[in-house]
Amino acid sequence: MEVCILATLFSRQKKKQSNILWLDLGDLGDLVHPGGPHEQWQDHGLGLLRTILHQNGILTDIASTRAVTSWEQLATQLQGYDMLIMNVRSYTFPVALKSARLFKQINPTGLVLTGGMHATVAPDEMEAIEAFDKICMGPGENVIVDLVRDPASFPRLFAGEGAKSMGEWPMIDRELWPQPVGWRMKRKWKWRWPMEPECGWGPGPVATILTSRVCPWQCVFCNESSYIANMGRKPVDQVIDELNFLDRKYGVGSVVIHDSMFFQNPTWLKEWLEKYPRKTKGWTYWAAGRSDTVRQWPDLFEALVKETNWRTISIGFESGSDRILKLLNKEVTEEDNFFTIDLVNRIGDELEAQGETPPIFWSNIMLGIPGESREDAFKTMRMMKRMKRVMPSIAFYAPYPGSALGYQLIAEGKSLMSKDNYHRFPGDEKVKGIDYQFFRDLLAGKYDDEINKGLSDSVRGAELYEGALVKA
Ligand code: B12
Ligand code: SF4
Repeated sequence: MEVCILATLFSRQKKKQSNILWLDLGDLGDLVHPGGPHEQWQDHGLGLLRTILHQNGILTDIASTRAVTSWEQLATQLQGYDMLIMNVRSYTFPVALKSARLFKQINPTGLVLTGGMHATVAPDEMEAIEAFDKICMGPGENVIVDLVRDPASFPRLFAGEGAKSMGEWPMIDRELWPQPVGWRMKRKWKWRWPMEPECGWGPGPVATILTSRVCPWQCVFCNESSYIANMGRKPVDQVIDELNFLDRKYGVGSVVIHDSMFFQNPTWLKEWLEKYPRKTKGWTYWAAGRSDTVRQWPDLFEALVKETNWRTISIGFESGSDRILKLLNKEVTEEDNFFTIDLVNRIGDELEAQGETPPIFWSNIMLGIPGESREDAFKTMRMMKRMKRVMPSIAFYAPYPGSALGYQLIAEGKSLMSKDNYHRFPGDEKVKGIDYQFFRDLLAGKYDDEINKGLSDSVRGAELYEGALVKA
């Protein structure tokens, strides 16, 4: 009740500046009483496109499905607008379509403009929704201004146009991001908006940034290079300037580099290695890599960890079994995974001995992959137990459109992720025919004796992965 009053007060306080509303998408209530820190991350697509619009003199208001706790509350915020704009990803598609229909009910002559990953990979599902008036596939930075100025000059479904390099993107005006609702929420999460709150990877305020857009690998469950156009990486100097600017203006405690694949392009990484420690305060950061490239460039990796303070290392291990890694076209082997684990364990021991904070893995693991046997899953858990310092991030495999395996399972009628249920809870079942009870039991420690049989010296129990299942 108190939450509803706060949310209503918040909505009443906002002044209307424009007839155009950008609606930030996510689960209802995520900015009111979030289940965890990851629901609070802000949307860089929204931030970038709103910044471009505002710099071109087109003001927009902001509302967020995350900042309300009911559809009635959202309805009051949609009143009186001529245009609604949304960045639709597959996992926000159900919320987007409900919002669009609500908007049309309230503003029958209003226009709904959409774009985003779901529009890019599942245009047929988008086209089927009458309430979406315009649907942009692909990047929107070079079309958004023309589209909003003159929507009638665009067909209903069209291909967007992106910059050649991220260096051409303006710096996001973070004050265009939605706000958390209420002082209690801000206090609880120590949220210093427009910076983001800490989530256990480093001290707040957190600056999330993107330095690269596309990962060139073609894992069958992801495969983003098949639908995100290749574009140049943001120059190192520009990334550093932005971080220093944010630090001067708001204060930075740590950094999250949201790139799908940070540890690519050695020339860029060497420049980062040279400049980041000298030209910034050297904030600790979270960033992602692959174990095969860590094995390929171990010296560069070690230098980055030690000298640039890369202390939360996200690796898409996915599985501890070669059979499954092959099936996923991961192009990584069990040996690559072990190499990376042993290297990070060793670097961690050395840094700890010197009184420094050791690096920790953010270990991405998938369970419930079609074709995965019980023994494959045991091998994955054994691999996790080899990591001395780890935050497990375990997800049930989810067949997203856009990925090769996702398209295949959807076509075969095996996906359980329908347009009303892309969005999920950690334990949601995603694919027909998978024995989810086995995986739940596995995560509850029921098979720990079996897992430990394959280990010579493990002292860790199932507490390592209990409760580590994330939304996917
Ligand atoms: C950062 C990130 C996250 C962050 C933060 C998410 C957030 N709040 O923004 C975190 C770590 C939390 C996250 C989590 C997840 N993510 Co994520 N994430 C990304 C990542 C790496 C970058 C997103 C980004 O900021 N891109 C840059 C901006 C500028 O691009 P953009 O938002 O797409 O916007 C552009 C266009 O789409 C277009 N556009 C957008 N809106 C509009 C509107 C109009 C009108 C127009 C004209 C154009 C337009 O123009 C923009 C500029 O070019 C992408 C991959 C990628 N490289 O994009 C995956 C990605 C979006 N995530 C994905 C997924 C699946 C997830 C997860 C479900 C888990 C998982 N398996 O990875 C969770 C679910 C999160 C949740 N809420 O429950 C998928 C989505 C697939 C899909 N079909 O939609 C992607 C594509 C990765 C992948 N290859 O699988 N993610
Ligand atoms: S899973 Fe990771 S390595 Fe594979 S394509 Fe996606 S981002 Fe790249």
